[in-house]
Amino acid sequence: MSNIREIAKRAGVGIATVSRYLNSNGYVKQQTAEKIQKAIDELNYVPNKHAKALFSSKSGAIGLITPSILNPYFSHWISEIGKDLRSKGFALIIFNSDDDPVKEAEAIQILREYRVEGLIVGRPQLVEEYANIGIPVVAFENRFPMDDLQNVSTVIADNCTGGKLAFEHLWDSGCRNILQIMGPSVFRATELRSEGFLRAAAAKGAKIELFQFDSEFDPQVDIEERLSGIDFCKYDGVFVFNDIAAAKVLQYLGENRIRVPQEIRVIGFDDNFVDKMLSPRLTTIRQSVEEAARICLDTLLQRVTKKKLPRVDVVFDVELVVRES
Ligand code: XLF
Repeated sequence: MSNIREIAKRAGVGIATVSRYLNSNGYVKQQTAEKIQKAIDELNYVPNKHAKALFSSKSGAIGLITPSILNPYFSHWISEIGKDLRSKGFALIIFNSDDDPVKEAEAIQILREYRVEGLIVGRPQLVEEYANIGIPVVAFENRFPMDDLQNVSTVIADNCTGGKLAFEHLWDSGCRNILQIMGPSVFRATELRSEGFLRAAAAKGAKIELFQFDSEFDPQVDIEERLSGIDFCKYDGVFVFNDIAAAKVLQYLGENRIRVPQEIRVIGFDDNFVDKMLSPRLTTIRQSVEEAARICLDTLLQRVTKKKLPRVDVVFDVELVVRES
């Protein structure tokens, strides 16, 4: 494998000049830069990131911990975050925590060992573990308050308003016997959705029946079996805490010949790309995944490049998307 000395020799320049060029650190004349690049191409040189990280404490990598790679919302989120990162000079190291605090702690430890320069974490369960890691962190949908952690910024959709919009849609469509299928209690975002939904229902004097899921979307868990505990014939409207769970509800209703929306209306939350592939197409509350990813990444990169920027808490808007369900 070729090294920096060979490049310098072939390009006819000093090692320090090659180093300046590789690290974009200091002036290198255009003509010299071209010679160096030609030597790099001819020798098929690949920089040693570990060595670079050791000397500069800059690995050029961002860590990302996702709570679920199976949920299309989060796989889309990862894809959006990673999309332009290369052109911004960073690589992405991804871990799946499966909403398990033990795996989350392991991921933090390994990412620290890789000297990532910043970290984005989706739906974190931990708090203290982020306090002293010495790099900027962005928590998407944090479960616990993080406002006393100076290095941690937070990003979340306006879930409460989303819950309100979901109720108003069902109510305005004439639903009067409404069921809310709630997410696992450890998901802060879905708690807020539920709060907004129930508050709006109380304002209309509507009584809502509740059913709680204890996991999200785990192929090992037979959701149909869970849903068989609900007598859907009693209801004319149902709000499901996210779209992947709502897709399961649609499937279950279809298999049990309960017509949507004629007998029961279904509304989810997310606006996943799969919603339009469902039959009927899913009505939902949109929390734009593109916007969530962009805010998480921009917030992080600003703090990676300008270390002194203070932490921020960002809440972004949601909207009702009416489709067929
Ligand atoms: O954490 C919540 C629950 O599921 C997240 O925003 C999602 O809606 C993604 O599907």
